[in-house]
Amino acid sequence: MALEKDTLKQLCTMLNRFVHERLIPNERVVSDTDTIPSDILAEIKDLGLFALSIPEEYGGLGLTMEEEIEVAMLIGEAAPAFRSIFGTNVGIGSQAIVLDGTDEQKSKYLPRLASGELIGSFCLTEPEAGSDAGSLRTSARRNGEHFILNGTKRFITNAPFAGLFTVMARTDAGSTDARGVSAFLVEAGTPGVRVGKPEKKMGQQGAPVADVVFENCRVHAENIIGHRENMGFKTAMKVLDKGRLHISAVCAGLARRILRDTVRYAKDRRQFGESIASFQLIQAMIADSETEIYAAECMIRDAAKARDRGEDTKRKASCTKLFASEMVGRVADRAVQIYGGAGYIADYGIEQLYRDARLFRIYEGTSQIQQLIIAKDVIAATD
Ligand code: COS
Repeated sequence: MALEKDTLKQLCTMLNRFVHERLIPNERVVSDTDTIPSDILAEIKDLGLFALSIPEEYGGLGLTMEEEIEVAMLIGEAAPAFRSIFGTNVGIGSQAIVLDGTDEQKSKYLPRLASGELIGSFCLTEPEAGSDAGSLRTSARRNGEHFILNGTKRFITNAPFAGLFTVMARTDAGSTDARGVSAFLVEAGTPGVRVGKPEKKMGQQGAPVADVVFENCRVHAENIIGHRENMGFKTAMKVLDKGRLHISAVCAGLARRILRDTVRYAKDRRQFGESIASFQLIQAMIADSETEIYAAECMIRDAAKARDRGEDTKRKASCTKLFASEMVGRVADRAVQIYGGAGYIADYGIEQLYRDARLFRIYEGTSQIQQLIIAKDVIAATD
């Protein structure tokens, strides 16, 4: 159910203030310490950000997609690590349960995911199964009422804090592709689950990723999402369809922020006796960035509305993710160019955002995977 217009407006006003007064001023602390300060984390919980996409009957805000992307665009203006801390609960860490879970699974986990008491992580990627997610090898061998999980999941966002993993594992040992994969809910602390050391990354410090290793981990068959064996890959794809829209909105938000910072800098910075914003070659870069941000915003809002109408938005989500993630990369690159030498120096801040933006073209499906999804769908739909 949609929020009252006024309620959404109030939420957005509050978030806008929070982003500018609390998050942006603390970006440096987060990147230097690789951690979100605990007081900010508490404020994120209080604001209900963990609850955005979880239905109201399970303690969430139950935002529509159209509402969620507006919030994601606002939050996207701050360094992406801030969004990442609650992003898995709003997206890939909860949506498999929301979309395909049983009522018991929803009641057991969603309220705690909505409050932020429990962090959810999504375990799809493996050392040998990245873009080719359907070839995953983590095995789930039936043993009476249980399954025994063995395998390694790689680059798992928020794994070090996670209390609940959605784990895609192969229940049909005879299969090698997307069929034969089931989605399991595995609680952290279950014997046989181990989280590796957080990776050192190019950017997005404060948003940890690590391996999650399963060694003879015994999980009850009731923990299969929706109690439906061999349907896990489809669940994962549905989760990503939604996640890709959310990520696109974060890209648009970050691009807006980068452009604003850059224009302010360009107005201030003087060369050849003038503000560099008065030079047409600088203006061309500003205009290209503004045009592309506007295009992304239009696509995101259109795709979100289509999803809320109940349409299949697989193609639109991939088009949007492809365009918005590539777009923020170009906007960040132009920003470094406009800042000149200062763009390469950490103290000016653009350098960090440039590195942060690089991940968007990779995670939740690379640009090349989005191209494949789009082309396959267009070709199939064309007589
Ligand atoms: N919604 C529902 N079902 C879907 C779906 C979607 N969006 N996408 C695919 N499926 C279904 C297909 O219909 C097919 O079902 P049937 O066997 O009943 O026909 C099944 O899932 C397998 O689909 P497909 O044949 O397209 O799978 P492929 O192995 O060819 O690969 C890609 C699909 C490449 C698109 C997938 O592996 C992918 O998205 N890879 C990127 C993974 C990723 O984003 N990783 C990021 C890490 S997670 S943050």
